[in-house]
Amino acid sequence: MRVKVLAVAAASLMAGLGSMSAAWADTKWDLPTGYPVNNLHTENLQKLSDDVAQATGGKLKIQLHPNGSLLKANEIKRGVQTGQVQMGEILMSTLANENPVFGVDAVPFLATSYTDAYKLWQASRPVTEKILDRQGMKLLYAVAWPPQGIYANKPLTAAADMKGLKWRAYNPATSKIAELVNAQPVTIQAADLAQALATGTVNSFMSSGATGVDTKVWESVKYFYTVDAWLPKNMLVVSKKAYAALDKPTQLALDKAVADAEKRGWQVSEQKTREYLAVLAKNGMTVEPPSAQLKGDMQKVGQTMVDEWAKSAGDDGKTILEAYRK
Ligand code: PCA
Repeated sequence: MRVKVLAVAAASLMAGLGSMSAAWADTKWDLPTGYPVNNLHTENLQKLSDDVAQATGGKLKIQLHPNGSLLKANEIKRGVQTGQVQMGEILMSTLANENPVFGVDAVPFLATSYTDAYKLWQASRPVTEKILDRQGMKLLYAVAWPPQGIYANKPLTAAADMKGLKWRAYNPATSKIAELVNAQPVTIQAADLAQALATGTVNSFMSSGATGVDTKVWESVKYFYTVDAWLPKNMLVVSKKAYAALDKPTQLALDKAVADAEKRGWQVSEQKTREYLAVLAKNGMTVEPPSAQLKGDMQKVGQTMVDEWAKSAGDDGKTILEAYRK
């Protein structure tokens, strides 16, 4: 009899301990990104993960999966939405076909400096948050890439020289540009770009100095024109469900690390802009501002695209532009 009572007591004690240790267990999150380990955004995310691990005493561990290794860049949003992963990094303007609001991120010549790009981000953040919230995601931050210029395998003096180029696109805007300059667009993720250049699938594209360095672009193309057409952003999102499951102190630790990361990301991106261009030049590339003709031609392309964007984005677009131009 006594033995049985003791056994029951022991069993309930074990069960109690079990649920306590469940409450104390470390939470592990997966964070896929489409960019390589040494990329500025990836390094920023790694620092965020380290900060969170430290601030929570290891209670929340965020495991980074760079370079499309867990999910390809274009699968990440879906992965967060379906709960396959808890967090994800997404290039905002790749979602422009889903909602034109995301396309504000890559309208040529709307915001061409870090100051303006940041202002545009502040102007578009509230509506971007709302859209993602409706989809079960919480927007954590966005950080700009360095300004976008044109890479090509031959010198360009005017948009007419771009006719027939095999043009790598990374979002609807860069496909549209190809169309407007009579190049042939092929959508290729950053993780597959070096290969596509090496095999000659493409011989030109628009991107930042950062991606040029990431892909050792000088092995295939020799010209980079610093058009500074826009500064696209990577956003970091978390599943609302996963965030809600954290206890309050852990949420606060994450919030703090996120705020620090956003600030740091914008600073590092701006600081590194010149370093990337120097690396391209050091590796034998011609790195130049566009000729007046090429710049003017691209600005015309930009004008067409601003008008189209404003029309497609309707009231949300109007709100964003008004807030941006204030
Ligand atoms: N690099 C990314 C997006 C913008 C950028 O600068 C890419 O080329 O895919």
